[in-house]
Formats: sequence, structure tokens, C-alpha cells
Amino acid sequence: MANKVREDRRQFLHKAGLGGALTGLVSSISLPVWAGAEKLELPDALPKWMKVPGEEFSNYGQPSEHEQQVIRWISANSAAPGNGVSWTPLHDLQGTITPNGLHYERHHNGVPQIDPAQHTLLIDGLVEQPLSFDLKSLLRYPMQSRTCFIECGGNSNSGWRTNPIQTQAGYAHGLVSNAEWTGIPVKLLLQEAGIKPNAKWVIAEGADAAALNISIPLDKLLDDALLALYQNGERLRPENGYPLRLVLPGWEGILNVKWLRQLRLTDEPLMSRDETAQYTELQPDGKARQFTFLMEAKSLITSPSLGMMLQDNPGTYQISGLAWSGRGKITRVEISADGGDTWVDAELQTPILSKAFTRFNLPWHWQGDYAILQSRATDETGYVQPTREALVENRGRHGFFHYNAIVSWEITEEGDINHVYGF
Ligand SMILES: Nc1nc2c(c(=O)[nH]1)N[C@H]1C(S)=C(S)[C@@H](COP(=O)(O)O)O[C@H]1N2
Ligand SMILES: [Mo]
Repeated sequence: MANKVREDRRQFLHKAGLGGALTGLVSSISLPVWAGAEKLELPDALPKWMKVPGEEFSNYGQPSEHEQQVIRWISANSAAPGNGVSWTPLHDLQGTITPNGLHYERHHNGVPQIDPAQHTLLIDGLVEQPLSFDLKSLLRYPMQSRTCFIECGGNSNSGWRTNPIQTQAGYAHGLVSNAEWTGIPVKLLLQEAGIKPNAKWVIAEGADAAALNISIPLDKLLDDALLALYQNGERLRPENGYPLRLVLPGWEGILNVKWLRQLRLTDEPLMSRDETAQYTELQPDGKARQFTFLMEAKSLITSPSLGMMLQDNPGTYQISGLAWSGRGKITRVEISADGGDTWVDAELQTPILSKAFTRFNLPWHWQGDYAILQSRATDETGYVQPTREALVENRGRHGFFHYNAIVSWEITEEGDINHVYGF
């Protein structure tokens, strides 16, 4: 299999124009001629920062002042302050972990400023013994770490529009981030309270002014849900739920309740606003999909992508991007440079984690021709990311949530990059 993939990749470079130079030299694929390499010239003098002592230490590190353009992009609802989103700049990041200051945000009513000393979590409803936990006691429970993505059900929803929006990759698809969450398996706390046999659902409530109420099937909470206290090694950021939140790997963002203050076990769902009027999807037949918890497989080329230019500079470029699936592990990402006619397997960066970002890479030789770059993800259940055409055919034109179609970047002969709807 590995040889087969390598052979395909060789063909990709070959077809894309490296021609005879590589024939038979499979190993040279790992050593393409990258555009950036230049002959070394020895500097005559030391750079200025080597001649003076450096800056002071700092109590908490910040990114370099030269990276200030790498920010979340905020699209807030001006009619309702505190309601809005901020997008992770996926196009500016590498690897798979989203730095805490760049994790996307979705707030329904602002970021509550919670004093952890006054915060409690109540577990009640269909339990043998209602329990209230303060932070001090929770911090004594055994914890586990889990790297996974959280994605808003509304991520990428501009894809439903008639015309493709011209926005950078992260600012159209970055209502998804990937972090290592550490906390207490929810199962442990529910078992301590004692689950009554007729309990089927759990109503989770946050301590923000939105008083978000959402119904979650009990089975998911007993499966892999975490009561997270830490995010990438440090305590949660206020905007991501400090001091505690639910993390439901692979399930729609809305269920990952932040600033969690209550879990009430019930025998039926609440039918709250956020699971009836919102976060449901009208289908072609006029009926609505409800409780669409799972986030299906998706992928996105983050580089090259809109806003970057190949600058009339043919040569070898690294195609790089992210794939993820709420069903489990990503098993395959294919790349096309001709709008989906032919596909080549990208290399998947290891380790490949279930329900987490997987980075894919593939060298591409751009000869200065018109091209349409696409990526297509497959997950371990065999689910294949759909084309936009197939998604629209299946779900109709009134979609708003759960848009996971293949994204197409058009490369013009001048090296400009545009967002197009693929063929
Ligand atoms: N209490 C509370 N929990 C919440 C929300 C909220 O507004 N209040 N927003 C939800 C939605 S819609 C999403 S997509 C995720 C966003 O999590 P993040 O802001 O940490 O990225 O949190 C969910 N949990
Ligand atoms: Mo969301």
C-alpha cells in the first residue's frame, strides 16, 4: 500500500509537469526542488539583535510582534451584543493543535466572568442522590486527556450560498478548532450520583446570561464525554468555558456546553429553542432534521488557499491541509488539481487520532497553468466527503448547518487563488 501511494504521488508530480526528470526516481519525491531555497551568501556583519542583550523575561508569553496579523476574525451580531462568533485562522496555522488564544468562539450572550470559588456543578434529576461539586473537589478527581476537534454546526455555512464567498480558508471554515482537553470522564460523576434506570437524556445548562439549555443523550455522556478543566495543558480560557465545560468528541459544537453549572437527568429531551427553532435543518421535503449531533467528515486545503498567491512563480509547492471526522479516524485524503477528474492520495501526518484534526501534505509542481485544487476526506467508517453538488442534491437549498462539501480553490495562470464551486 505504501508503495502504491508513493507511486501515485510520483505520478502526480509527473502528470503535473516534472516530466522525465523524475522517472523511476521514487525516492526523489521526498526531495523535490522547493521554491524557497537560495544560494547561501555569508553575511558581512552580525544582525543587530546579536549585538545587544535581549528583552526581559515575561510572566506569560505572547506571539512575536511580527505575527500580529494571525488573529481570530470576529463576526459579532451588532443587534445583539455578546452574540456572535470568532473564527480560527486555519490558513495561518500549521500542525494540528489550535493555540488557546486562537480557538474559535461562539457565544450566545457574551463571556461570563466566573469566580471559580463561587462556581458549582449540580447533578440532579433522575439520580439516586443529587450532588453538587465545587472546583476544589472536582480538581481532586482522576483526569484524562483527549485531543479532539470542536466544530460549530454552522461552520462553513456560507457554502450554502448561491455564489462562493471570497474569504480566507479559516474565516469561512474556522468555526472548528482542535485542542487537547483534560478533565474528568462525565461517566464517573454520573455514576457517583447513581443513574436511575429510566434516565435517557441529560439537560446541560451553562452559567452564562444565555442560560443555554441543551438535551444530550445519556449514552454519549457515558461513552466519551469529558468535563474539561484544562485546554492544551492550561486551565480553560474564559471564552472557552472557564472554569469547566463539556467536551463531546465528534459532536456538534452547541452540545459542548461552556461554563457548565448543571446536568439534569431526564427521560425525554427538553425541546428547547436551541434544538427546535435553531440547530435543526429544513430538508427538501419541508421536514426538518433534528438532533443531528454528529459532525461528518470534512477536509480543507489550508495552503495554498485564498489570500495567498503563487505570484506567477511556477515551482514546487507543498499542498497542506486538515481533515477531521466526528465518526472516528481519517483514513484517507485525496487531492485533485483538475477539479476532481483525477485524484492522488496525500500523506497523512501521524499519529492519526480519532475525532481530531489530521494534517495532510502533498508536494505539487505548479507549471503556471490554470488549476482547481480540491481535497476529499474518507473516514474509518468508509464515509467519503461529498461534492457540493451531491450535498445540495441530498439536502436541498435551505441548508444552514452541517455543510461539509469539498472546497475548491481556483489557481489562475497568474497565480491568484479564488474560491469556486467545483465541477
Ligand atoms: N454556555 C454556553 N455554552 C456554549 C455556547 C454558549 O453560547 N453558551 N455556545 C455553544 C456553541 S453554538 C458552540 S459552537 C461552542 C463553541 O465553543 P468555543 O467557543 O469554545 O469554541 O460552544 C457551545 N457551548
Ligand atoms: Mo455552534
